[in-house]
Amino acid sequence: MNAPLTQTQAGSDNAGDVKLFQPVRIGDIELCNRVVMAPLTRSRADEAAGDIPGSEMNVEYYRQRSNAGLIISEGTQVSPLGKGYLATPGIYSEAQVEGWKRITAAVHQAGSRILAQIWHVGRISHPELTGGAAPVAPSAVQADMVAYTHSGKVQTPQPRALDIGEIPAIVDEFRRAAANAMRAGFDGVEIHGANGYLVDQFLRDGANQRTDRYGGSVQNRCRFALEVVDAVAAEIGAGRVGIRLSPVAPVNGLTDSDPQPVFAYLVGELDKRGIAFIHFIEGSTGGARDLAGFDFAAARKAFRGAYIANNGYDRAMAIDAVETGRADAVSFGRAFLANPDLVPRLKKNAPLNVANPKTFYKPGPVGYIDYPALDE
Ligand code: 8OZ
Repeated sequence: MNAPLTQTQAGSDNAGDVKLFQPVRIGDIELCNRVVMAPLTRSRADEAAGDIPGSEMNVEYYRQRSNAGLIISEGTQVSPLGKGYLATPGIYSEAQVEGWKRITAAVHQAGSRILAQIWHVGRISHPELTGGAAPVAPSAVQADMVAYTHSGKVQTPQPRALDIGEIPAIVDEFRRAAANAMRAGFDGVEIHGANGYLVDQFLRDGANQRTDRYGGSVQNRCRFALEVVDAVAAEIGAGRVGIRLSPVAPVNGLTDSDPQPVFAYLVGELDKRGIAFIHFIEGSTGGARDLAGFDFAAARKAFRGAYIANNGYDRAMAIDAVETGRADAVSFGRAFLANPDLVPRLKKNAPLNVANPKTFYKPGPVGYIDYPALDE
């Protein structure tokens, strides 16, 4: 065991002693450090060609950030109906798989690891984004949200409630996405179970008002998530599967009367399945670290896989979380967006570039591949 870090050690150049910068094994995946690049939607896939990733610019963006121990890709839809934003990449067509191959090869060449975040947005969409189809959800409950389409900002419509007979096909889309991810050279997948998208919609009583075996009780509301996990794990091995959860994030119009029993049960079931990790958004996604409503420390104890912590971490917090064993790794979103060389910067305790929100989703290289690295 390392002695606890003093403030001076944590701030010194001697990064060699700092556990955050030391290797770790997460499931079947060996990471060279514990700094993770969080999934970040950047809306720069080739939409006209069929939501295809892997342009030179996309490859360069991921290559620049390959100092991360692990990169989790931007959300990548498992089907056309799973899409909710402009120019997000998919992982269901052959052309998409070919595009992803260029990205995974560049990341591996640079010595990092990369997982595909597999994603279905459910009701957080609009027919203009899904080829005309009505968005689907556990229940016909509209989210008070806007979608961004080629016509501008539009209200997300009332979704169509999935018929129970349609659910296995959606589970199978996640399975196929995982199989495609492995063919595309990814090291595994992260199931997007957070932030008010389809998996999360099933978990919450605000969006899930079903009276069949997918709604009502805690067990029933977790059924869809666990069916997806089981299908994906059976396809690629549990040691290459993780899930992202946001137990207390009030995002994308979700409400939930009591997340604690739902997520406590879910974490226990995930533990039984031996998946590689849970990636927890602690608090409100991209906002306050208000942890009320869920016992994250108890979840850490209840799950034997890796705990990847996210949301509002700075260097000192990340070092402390890993050093104290509260987390196995820490993910950074905005900081990685704006600092292609985040790991060397953290090692040196160098100042960080600040992210410019105006270019988060704006097509083109500006605010994408032009954030400066140190010594440039
Ligand atoms: C910001 C913009 C678009 C999508 C999430 C996938 O909230 C997202 C997302 C975030 O998880």
